[in-house]
Amino acid sequence: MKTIMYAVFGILLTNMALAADISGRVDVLEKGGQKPLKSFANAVVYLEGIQTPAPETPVTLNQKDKRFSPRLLVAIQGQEIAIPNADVLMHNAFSPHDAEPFDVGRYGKGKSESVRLQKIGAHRVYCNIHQQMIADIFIVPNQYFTVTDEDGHFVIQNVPDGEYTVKVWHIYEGEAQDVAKIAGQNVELNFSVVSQKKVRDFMNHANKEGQSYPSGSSSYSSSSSDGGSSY
Ligand SMILES: [Cu+2]
Repeated sequence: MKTIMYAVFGILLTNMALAADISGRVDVLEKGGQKPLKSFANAVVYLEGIQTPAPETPVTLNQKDKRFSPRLLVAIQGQEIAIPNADVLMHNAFSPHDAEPFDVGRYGKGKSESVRLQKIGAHRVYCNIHQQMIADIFIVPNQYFTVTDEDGHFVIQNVPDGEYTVKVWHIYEGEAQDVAKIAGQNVELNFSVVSQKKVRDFMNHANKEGQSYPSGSSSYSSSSSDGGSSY
């Protein structure tokens, strides 16, 4: 009994000593690097240098009101990504990713398809019917990731002791990285990323055959600005 007590206590102590949080802020600057965006949301912050298994539970990319949500979905390598259609209209989801493209076909209300992706990084997702539907699925190697809030703040909790590359990727393709050494103490890291794209750069993408969408298929509103949280 005594041995078990010591063992349990030992594990608790070990867990406390061998993990810490990485937190900080990501500033996102417009393409050109002069002005900050209105929102610093939609940046993923994740670690390289550790692998953890994909959870059994899927993550979900919703199709609703002719939009994908969330705009940026993060999934672990191999994790199931469900793409349910909640609209009365038909939708599709396809990705023109170089190494790992997918196309789940078209389907109506209440139906769902799913994909699993292996390639670390961004997989842009479009609907072949509605040009304005845009999302990114970002694949990470482990559970140690988070997405920034509107102010750019992030916290990755309970990171095991070790040395990691901390990487940042924002939906307008700004990127940054740094190294974090965790040794039982919380670490603070701040980043500044410069967008490589503006909203309008995304809007005229081709359909899955590499062709233009039929005119009238896009109801993208020009009132959404680059700094908005939508696209
Ligand atoms: Cu659609």
